[in-house]
Amino acid sequence: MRRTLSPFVLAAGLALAGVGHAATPPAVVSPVAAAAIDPSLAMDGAPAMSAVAHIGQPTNGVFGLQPQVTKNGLRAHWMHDTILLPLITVISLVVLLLLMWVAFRYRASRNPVASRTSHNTAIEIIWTLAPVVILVLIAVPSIGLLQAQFKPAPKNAITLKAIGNQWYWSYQYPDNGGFEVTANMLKEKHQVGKGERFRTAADGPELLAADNRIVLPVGVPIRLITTANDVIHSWAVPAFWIKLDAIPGRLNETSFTIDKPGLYFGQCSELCGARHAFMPIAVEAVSPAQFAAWVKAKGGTMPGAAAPKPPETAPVPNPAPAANAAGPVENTTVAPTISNQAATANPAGAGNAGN
Ligand SMILES: [Cu+2]
Repeated sequence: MRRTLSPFVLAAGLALAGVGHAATPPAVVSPVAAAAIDPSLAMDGAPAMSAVAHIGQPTNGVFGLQPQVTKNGLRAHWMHDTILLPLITVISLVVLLLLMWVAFRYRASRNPVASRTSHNTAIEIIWTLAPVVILVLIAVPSIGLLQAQFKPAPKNAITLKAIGNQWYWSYQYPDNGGFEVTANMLKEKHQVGKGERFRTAADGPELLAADNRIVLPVGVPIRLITTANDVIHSWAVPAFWIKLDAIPGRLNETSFTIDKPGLYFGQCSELCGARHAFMPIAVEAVSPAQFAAWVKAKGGTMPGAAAPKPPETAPVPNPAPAANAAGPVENTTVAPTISNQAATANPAGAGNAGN
């Protein structure tokens, strides 16, 4: 029943998103005001979407992978459901039946004198070759998928740079003027002071909702680059089939193309410290036109557009909480400026700062 509802709910959510975007000028909306008025209003100029159950987020009591919205994700989902799961089920059942048969047929009461058989060439060949054949058969689609996942982004890709920090994500759009977005987890109602913004159902599930969502265009290849300012984090969004470690002093890269508009959630997936569980990822996938409008609202530019404004003139204030007042680092590919932990760039003789 849950499944049958989804298209309607999704349609309603998308319609809402469209209305919200059309009706809301890409102006500055203070996060507090946005929460107080209507959670579906655009946050800092973003096309607003409400979270939709079963899409881009985990569902209680449901087994299996989240519905995938990238080509690699669909391929991996197919491989998991069509090849791996049936295969492992058959192998487990065969082994179980063999064990039951051996335990019954060769029990001590029925075989007072134990057999002295120790070798059987035919059986030994079978139990060596069968696993080899199975592994080779799995390797064919598996290596193809691996190859697809490492395919470099094409020239027209839009770059999203995700930077892990203890414990929040910051983002840069180097192809769009280099503006930054800082995303912190939204607190629950009972955790905030008066007038402070808290999570609502429209923001997304507990622990997954972020104060600032990042926006990406649908149907356009995304080049994802990850790095970190302090320790290793991992940028992971299950619906995109993406999990990429974010490592200090190093850039990791992958690419993906989102096929369906929607709101997709993920989390840091590398144990990165005390608040590891509290650095969610929220992505709004929108039409390229809506993406361009969002970029403009953030003070950025689209590639090929007129002269880019310097990022520091961005009209949107950073709504990061005071805890992160140090703010995101400037647009740089290396050399984090606010790191207080060992990075690979530490000068020799800096001591064991990593400890
Ligand atoms: Cu982390």
